[in-house]
Amino acid sequence: MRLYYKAGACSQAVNIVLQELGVRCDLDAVDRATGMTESGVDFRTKSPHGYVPALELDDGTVLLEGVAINQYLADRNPASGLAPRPATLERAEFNALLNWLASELHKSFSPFFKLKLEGSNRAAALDVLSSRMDRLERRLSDGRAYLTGHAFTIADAYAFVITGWAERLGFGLARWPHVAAYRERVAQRDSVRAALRAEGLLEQGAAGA
Ligand SMILES: N[C@@H](CCC(=O)N[C@@H](CS)C(=O)NCC(=O)O)C(=O)O
Repeated sequence: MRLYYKAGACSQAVNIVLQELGVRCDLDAVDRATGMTESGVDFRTKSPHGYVPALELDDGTVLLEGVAINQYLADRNPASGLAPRPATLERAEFNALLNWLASELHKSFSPFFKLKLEGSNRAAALDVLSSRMDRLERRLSDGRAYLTGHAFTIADAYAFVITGWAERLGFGLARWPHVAAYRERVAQRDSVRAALRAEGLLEQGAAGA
């Protein structure tokens, strides 16, 4: 297997899940400027979108879209408990959470990475981002350790990466203390530390989408 990634980007959630599962996987960093990978592959030949993550299986199949990749990995390893069993009500609710993370939380950060936001445009984008973070804060405020309760899941791998961007972009987490505590908890996991180390980020605290 080979994971195409960018250090600190959402591909890190797949990296964390692979580490949770103990699955051996090569990492191949994609250069943002050239689109070439460190092993010399033109990333567009692997993903027409040009964005990470992409997971190449041993038979050459390339899986795209982070939440789809992570569900594939979790479902192939049901004993891991990284996702509720398919076709259950619990899974339907979990899918809603994954979809919310991908389409609402993740994408509320994207303008800050892609655009030079100023004035009222920046304020409006920050309003959207803050309202999504507020919702995450409310979810965690009942004392649960992880997003769905007491067990770590693929949703936590993803939320950990996304919420790290708040620090990176200079927003900080003071307004979201439960999110801050949650991030500290998740950051202690061996899988997370291994993924950060593999991306060269363990001591730097750097991240980028
Ligand atoms: N819908 C995609 C979005 C992936 C995405 O936004 N990838 C970002 C990093 S988080 C990316 O590669 N952006 C292009 C770049 O950084 O050059 C998914 O969820 O996998």
